[in-house]
Parts: sequence; structure tokens; C-alpha cells
Amino acid sequence: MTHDISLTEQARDVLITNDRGSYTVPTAGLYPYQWNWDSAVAALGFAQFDVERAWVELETLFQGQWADGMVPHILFHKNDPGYFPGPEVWGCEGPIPSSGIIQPPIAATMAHLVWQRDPEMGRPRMAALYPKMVKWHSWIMRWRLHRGAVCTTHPWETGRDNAPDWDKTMARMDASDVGEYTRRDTSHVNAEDRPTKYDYDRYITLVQLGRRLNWDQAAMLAQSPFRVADPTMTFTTLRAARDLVKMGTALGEDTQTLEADVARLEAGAATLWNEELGGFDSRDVHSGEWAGCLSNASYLCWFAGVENRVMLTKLRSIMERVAYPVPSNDPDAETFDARRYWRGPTWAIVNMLIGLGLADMGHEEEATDLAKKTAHLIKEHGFAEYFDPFSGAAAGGGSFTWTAAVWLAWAG
Ligand code: 9YW
Repeated sequence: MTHDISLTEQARDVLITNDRGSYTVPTAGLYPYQWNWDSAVAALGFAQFDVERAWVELETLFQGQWADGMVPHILFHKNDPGYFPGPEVWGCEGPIPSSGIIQPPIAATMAHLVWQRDPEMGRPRMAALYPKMVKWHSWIMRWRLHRGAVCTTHPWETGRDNAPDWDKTMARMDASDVGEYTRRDTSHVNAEDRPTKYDYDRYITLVQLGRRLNWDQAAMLAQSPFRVADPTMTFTTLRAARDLVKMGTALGEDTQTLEADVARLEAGAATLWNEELGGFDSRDVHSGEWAGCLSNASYLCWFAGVENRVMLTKLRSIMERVAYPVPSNDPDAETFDARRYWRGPTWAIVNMLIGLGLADMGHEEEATDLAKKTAHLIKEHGFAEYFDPFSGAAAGGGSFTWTAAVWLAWAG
């Protein structure tokens, strides 16, 4: 127990050290800016000991919202040459220098949880934030749907950068004109744990295309080779819609449109079921082809309020097969790599989302088991960015905000 108390203090210290006043960086050095879904999780972490600071985190994130409703995946508050690609590469014109893409929209769900920590104090804050969250949600519904499933237009949008889900789509892309550029990530952490140059050439090519098209969504919809309907975006958007209905109802707002969105997204989630794989999968919108990937995002169905017995059986099996679940890729897949980012490692943040979903849907036993295993992982290997699912070895950046927040809010 004493051990846990000191870990809780350490987790708070991680958040406080990564706090830049009104926003939190994922980790110093490697990621020196405000990332969208990291920040939402940071807010939930802060809410465990400083609810006021939690609201500030969310409010800062929405200060970066574009006029059309989009909330960018990175806000470049203060220029830092230690990260590539910086604001000059993205060439965006939001209220705060930013990237031109989004990230999984978990901010509404995290805001809902933050609000529950102190409903009275949070009410005016929520009342101010709610219309902004609805506006972002409407933007996603307008620009990103395919058969009701939510699409990603860049691997970075899903937060699962080099997941094998994008391999087939990326292989069809031409990145020969990308030109010279210098990565910074590999100077901060082990290059073996990071996406490859092949991946980066395609990430940067897509940024260059977005910039050329002035980040105009209609033009990107027509011209981008990268459009994949994916479980991360679909399940988090569906969950956000459900939470927005709850928050809107509590605030006395009309939630009819959001309720219709829930129904549309439920139908969309069903289109991600790959019968042959026996799991929720990613689907290339241009080719219609399945990715054939069982990832940790496949297990976000419960987070979205979608029950599935086959996925539950698969979850029980993966919990036994690896010491530190849930791996970001199926260990039996040819593409599995225990250390390389989203091609195998376990991520505490995704575990928390899966665990919250399991608990909500009445799977208490699995939820508790996953929280315990995640706690064990953090106790043994620290607040790392991600972990080898077999050995538990820490990988990527250290003193990581979302891993510390997961400890405070869920695992610890
Ligand atoms: C990058 C900050 C971000 C996360 C993503 C993760 C990574 C950024 O780091 O992407 O430059 O590769 O994949 O999910 O938000 O922690």
C-alpha cells in the first residue's frame, strides 16, 4: 500500500512536471506541445487532485478550435525545434498554430468524467465548453463518415501511427516527392521503437498534400489517397456522442440531433465487423479492402457501448496469452513487433478506455483484471510511453503524462 501511495505521488509529479501552465505536454523533449487526446487524458488525471486545473486543460485545448469546429491534433503554443513536423510544415491558420488533422475525440468523454468529480463547481465550465464540443462532433459527422463509420485521413489522426491497419493503404501511396527532411523523434528515443523512414515519408507526404489543399476538407475528401474507416475513430466518436447526449440533457439542451448521430454511428460501427477476421477491423474506403487487423482499438467496442460476445472471448484469450495485455497487434500476426510502437506494444491509455468500457457494460471481472494487470505493469516498469507486452519492458519516452494519468484515474 505504501508503495502505491508513493506511486500516486510520483504520478502527480509527472503531471506537474509536464504542466506548462495551461496545458500539459505528453513528455518533455520528444513531444513538447499539446496533443489532443493526451491532453484529454491529462485532464482526467488532474481531476483526481486538482479539478480546477483539469478544466483549464480542456479549455486550452478548445482555444485551438478552428472556426469550422475542427480541434487540431497538436497545438504548437510555443515553437520548439525539438519536434518535427512543426507549425511551419503544417501551414495552418487556426487561432493557435496547429496541425491540420484531428485525433480520437475522447475530450467529451473525459470532460464528462471531470465534471462528475465536482458537479456543482463544474457546471458553468461545462456550460461554456459544451457548445464547442458539440461543434467539433458535428464537424466529424459532416466530414468523416463513410457508411456511418468514422474515417481517418492520416495515420496520426487515430493516434496509432504505424499500426498495420494502414499498411495496404500506405503501400499504394507514392511518396517519392517528399523531399529532404530531418526527423527529430529518433534523436530523443531508440529508433528501433519508432515508425520507420518508409512510414514517415508517407506521413509527411500526406501533410504536404493537406497543406497544398489548404486543409480544405472537401478537396481532401476528393483527392487524398488515405481514407480509412477505423475502430479508434468510430468507437471514440460514438462514445462522445453518447456522452454529449448525457451532458446536454443535464444542461437542459436539445439533444435530438446527437441522438440521431448515435444511431448513425452504431450502424457505422457494425460496418467495421470483419466476419473472416472475427473482429472489428479497419476498412480502406477507396479500395473497400479490409486491413485484416485485430488491434487494441478493436476492443474499444464496449467503450462505445457496443456489446460483442466474439470480442469478449478474444479479450479473455489475449489476457491469458500475453503477460501485459492488451497488445496493439495480434501476437500471431506476421506484422507483430513487440517493441515497435503501434505494431505490438501495450499502451496504458488504450487499456484504460477498454477497461472503462468493460465496466460500463457490466464486464466487471474483465475490467478489474485489466486494471490490475496495467497497475502491475506501471509498478514494475514505470510511467513509460508504452510497453513490451511480453516482458513489460518500458519503450519510447519516459515520465509520460497519459500513463501517469491512467494510474491516477483508473489503474492505481
Ligand atoms: C508522433 C503524443 C502522441 C500520441 C500518439 C502517438 C504519438 C506523435 O505521440 O504520436 O509524432 O508520432 O502515436 O497517439 O498522441 O503522445
